[in-house]
Amino acid sequence: MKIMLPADSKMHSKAFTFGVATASFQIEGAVDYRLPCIWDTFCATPGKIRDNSDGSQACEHVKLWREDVDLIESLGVDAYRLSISWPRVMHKDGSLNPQGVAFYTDLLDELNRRGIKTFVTLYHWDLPQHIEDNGGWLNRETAYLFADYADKITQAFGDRVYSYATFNEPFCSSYLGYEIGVHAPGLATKAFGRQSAHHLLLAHGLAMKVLQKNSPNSQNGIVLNFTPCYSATDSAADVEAASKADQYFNQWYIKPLFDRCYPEIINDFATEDMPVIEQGDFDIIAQPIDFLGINFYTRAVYKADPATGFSQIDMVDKPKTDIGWEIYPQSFTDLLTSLHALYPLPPIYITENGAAMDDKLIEGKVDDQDRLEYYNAHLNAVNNAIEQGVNVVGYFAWSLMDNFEWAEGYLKRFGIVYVDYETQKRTLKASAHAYRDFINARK
Ligand code: IFM
Repeated sequence: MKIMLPADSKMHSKAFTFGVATASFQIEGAVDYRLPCIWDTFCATPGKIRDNSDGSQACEHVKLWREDVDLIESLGVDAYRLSISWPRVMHKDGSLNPQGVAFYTDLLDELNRRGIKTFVTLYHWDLPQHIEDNGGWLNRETAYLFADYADKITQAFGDRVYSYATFNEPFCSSYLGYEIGVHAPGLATKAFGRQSAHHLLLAHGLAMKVLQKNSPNSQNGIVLNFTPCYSATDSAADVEAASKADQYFNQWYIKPLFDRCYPEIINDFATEDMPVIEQGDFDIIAQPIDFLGINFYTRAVYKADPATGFSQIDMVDKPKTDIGWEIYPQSFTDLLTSLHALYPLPPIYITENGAAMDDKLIEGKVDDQDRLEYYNAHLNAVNNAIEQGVNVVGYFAWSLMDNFEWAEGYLKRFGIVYVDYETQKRTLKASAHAYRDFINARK
């Protein structure tokens, strides 16, 4: 199977950026050369990671990064999206760690030498543990520490970076990490979810000011994930349930960026669950952004629930990926067109999209036609949104290679490149060949 878009698609143009994405904790390994982070602690807590694994080895990218740059170049992509490990580049006292900084400057220099645009995310979930010990994202002070880290690291990187994102998926850090506890740091209190989300957004606003000052020539923005919410039936109660879920899980993170407030659902909160918001916070949060990064994987369907307001229903018998997420590409188009209608969006990069599949390495090959079908359908869904007027300017496959999939450990494979964790051999899957051929065929 090939990736096929309509002949007149704007995505065939060289002006459209195609890339692959990774994140520090998921690929780097080399834990001895950095401070401990919240994911080290979480992995060491029994029962948190399905295969009891951790990030100590991962894809050994710190050791193998030169080969990985060769791999990226071999795919013919325009761009590589990576994240910086805060605990690798900063000492406890808040000064830069030159060894950690050198790892990234060497990597960025090599990518630039090969003409691969560098998309850098400053925070993809690996908060230094000593900051968590002081309250982590529940402590307002962490937002200011993040801005300080952003200031120092962007000065050190100089003009090496094409694009900076402050955060990757603040929803996951706050909701999964502090509200339901399935991600690090594993806290499970409703009020914690909302408070940490507010501090993450505040940190984004503070850091945006730093980025625009230190790196005015970069494309600076934020990456948000969205799981579009649909109602199980047309009943008014279910429609309202889906709207509430959407406000809580999706709009919560984007609305303050443009409208300087949280969605209406905040009025339903009990007093003890209200986040503390200081005067002027929304003005800090709503900094102009040069781009919005959107991560999309699946949708969710909701019905009314008298106890909680909304509850998600399992889409039994619908096609799903190996991680159990429904495959429903139409919702990608719906998402992009609805956000376009709701907000004055800057140019959009799809900063993540992809699928975990039950890959089999047979005689040195992985024939992942299921993943390839997913990519084909979702790239066409993006194209449909562009045809309806949405300004999408780039797309990144998640992920360059199989890696540590958080609470799932190494059990779920999202890569277009297969990683044998024993030997660290990388093998291009059929999806990688198709992505490469599609990108290289552009006029
Ligand atoms: O692997 C993650 C990534 O770190 C953030 N976005 C979703 C991916 C798949 O779960």
